[in-house]
Amino acid sequence: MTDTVFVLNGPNLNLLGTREPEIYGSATLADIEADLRGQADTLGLAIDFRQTNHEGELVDWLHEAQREGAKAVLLNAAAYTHTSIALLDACRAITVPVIEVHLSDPTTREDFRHVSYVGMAAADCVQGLGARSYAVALDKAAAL
Ligand code: CA2
Repeated sequence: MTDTVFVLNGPNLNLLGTREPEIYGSATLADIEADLRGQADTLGLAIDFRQTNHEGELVDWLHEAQREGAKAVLLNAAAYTHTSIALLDACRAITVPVIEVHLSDPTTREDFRHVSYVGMAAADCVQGLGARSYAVALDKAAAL
């Protein structure tokens, strides 16, 4: 196992900080990445931080995390959280622990966000803390 934590972000998260700050906060994804890199340094971890708008790419990256012997995956699959059996299967297909991450708390939002396919396979979940959800999730990954 390596000390690398994959941080995988799904669709539209590249637009963070530009719209809907009342739901997602004002930090951009680059801000979140920079903070997480500082935290990872302190924890003695490396992070591999990525974003894609494509479901299959997230599946490929979960497989890559397994091949590379990642310590953990922090996964904010965004809307695919609530729709993707492919991501559920991929999370179940790997032995690397997956920690589900959300900026908002989907369980307090629209009904269609109450189902989490990722959550059916994730080892843990941190949500509703804004950008701090990623920081808390990285602390959890460090403790694994
Ligand atoms: O709260 C989260 O982190 C979510 O994963 C964000 C997803 C949403 O579909 C999930 O239910 C919860 C949406 C990300 C969209 O990001 C935007 C960024 C800027 C402007 C609009 C949307």
